[in-house]
Amino acid sequence: MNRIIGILVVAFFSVVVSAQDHLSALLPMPNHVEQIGRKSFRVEPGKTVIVIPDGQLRFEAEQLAAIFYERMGFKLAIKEGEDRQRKSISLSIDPGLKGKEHYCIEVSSRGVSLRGATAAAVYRGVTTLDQLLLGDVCNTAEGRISSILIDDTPRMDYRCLMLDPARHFLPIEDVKFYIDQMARYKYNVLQLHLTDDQGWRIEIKSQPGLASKHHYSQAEIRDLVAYASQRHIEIVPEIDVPGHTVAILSAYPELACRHLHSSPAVVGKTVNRMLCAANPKTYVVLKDVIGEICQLFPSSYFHLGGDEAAVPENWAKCPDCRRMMEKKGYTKATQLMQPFFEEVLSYVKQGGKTPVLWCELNNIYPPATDYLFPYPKDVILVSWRNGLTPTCQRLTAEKGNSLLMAPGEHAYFDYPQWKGDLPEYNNWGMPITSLQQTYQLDPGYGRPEAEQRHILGVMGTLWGEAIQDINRATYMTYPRALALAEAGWTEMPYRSWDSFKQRIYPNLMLLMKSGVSVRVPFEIAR
Ligand code: TNX
Repeated sequence: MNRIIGILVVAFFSVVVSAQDHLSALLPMPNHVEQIGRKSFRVEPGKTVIVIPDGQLRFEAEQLAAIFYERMGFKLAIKEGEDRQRKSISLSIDPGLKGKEHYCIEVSSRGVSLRGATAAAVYRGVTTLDQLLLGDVCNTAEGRISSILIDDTPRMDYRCLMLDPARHFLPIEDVKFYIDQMARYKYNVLQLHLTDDQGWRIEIKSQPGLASKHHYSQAEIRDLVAYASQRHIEIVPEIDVPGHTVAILSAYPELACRHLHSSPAVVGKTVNRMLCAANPKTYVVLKDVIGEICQLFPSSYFHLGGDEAAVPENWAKCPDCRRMMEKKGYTKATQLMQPFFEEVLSYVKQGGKTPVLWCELNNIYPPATDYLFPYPKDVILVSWRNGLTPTCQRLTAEKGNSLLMAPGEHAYFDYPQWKGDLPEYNNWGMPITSLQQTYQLDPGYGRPEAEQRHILGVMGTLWGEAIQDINRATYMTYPRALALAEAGWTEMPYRSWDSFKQRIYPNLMLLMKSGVSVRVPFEIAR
């Protein structure tokens, strides 16, 4: 049934491509949309109220009231208690709905009801209601909402964007601004890449030497986490080890491999330095860092990096690491990844979190046949390198790891969106990730159902080497993040590039009106 209606909706879009109605701005496309009657609900200033059962949904109700004010110019009152008036807009929790973000919207001439399995689900429904008003220009101007039934739940549970304030610092207010936009498109995770060669961006009280000049204090992090959580977005911290560690090595030069002690790592100058696997102090510092970060972020996930470790220049030449290899009977220095991560992952697990790592294979270009080292089963891996996602998907399915999809071909938002586009520097001949290519991501990579059950979701990565400020960050993110949002939320039969190409315009207009720098996707209009 769902499928038939979805197909009807898609067919509808391909016929009425440029009409402005209540379906024109839905993005991501809901998984079940049904037309129920032709009448509409009239919002009456002073009479229509937003009703919530108790204080639990107050934030969601306030967001909705702000939306009505912005779209219709009406200030609606919020009332707690029973929905006696009936001609109201009611928000409620319905434990009968299955799935954490499952919500139902019913608009009829008698009123609007939005039920959600949880507060998060109600919040997602509020963003859909916003888009119903946004698309339906004429009715909205007259204070009317067209009848509709939407019964919607996401395809993927994990829909993430990643920011990289390590490369270029982004003040907290800018990160909040980024969160505001993500929330419109039903993203539910923000990953913060907090440490790299160019900076260490989080205060660690037990290791005060670590933080760079520009960093987030723990109080700021708590405030940010609370801000995101009101919008039902969780923040996953990333501390990148054992490579990408020049910032930590500039604070603690003794953590470098011994043969490099005579040429200390300098932030902004040195790259490709690693933490020494054989130095016990490496583990003391990381235990402190991970312990504090586990306390700060309520998320159940913790990303520990694990990418692009320059093993041949570091561990392979270090006398201490070589001794460790011999003791363990290893023949290759990369095998040291196993004891390194065994130790460091245990700190994450002690903190009650599930670890996440960038997936590295035994080859950085195809063909690659195996993991770089045997990742423990309870580590979630992220597929990212161009060309390697099918291998990552097969290996994770075989070996029992869960998988997040951030393939360079579809989800790398630091890559240019078109020929000659930004980034103008630190562009090492990056491939293009066009809007259409992002849209074409099927998070299951077209594999049979049984081979995609371990895929948790999608992540758009905005690496920050060339991202100097928030305007550049949003320019690289939008419109591609609209495409990724639909890839993560909407089931394949309900997706359509032709329909998406139309639905982005009211959304791009809204983003621009909110002061978001977006890229004009000229290539799809010409
Ligand atoms: C590779 S993607 C990296 C990042 C860079 C990015 C540039 C990944 C796990 N590591 O450190 O910023 O390429 O595209």
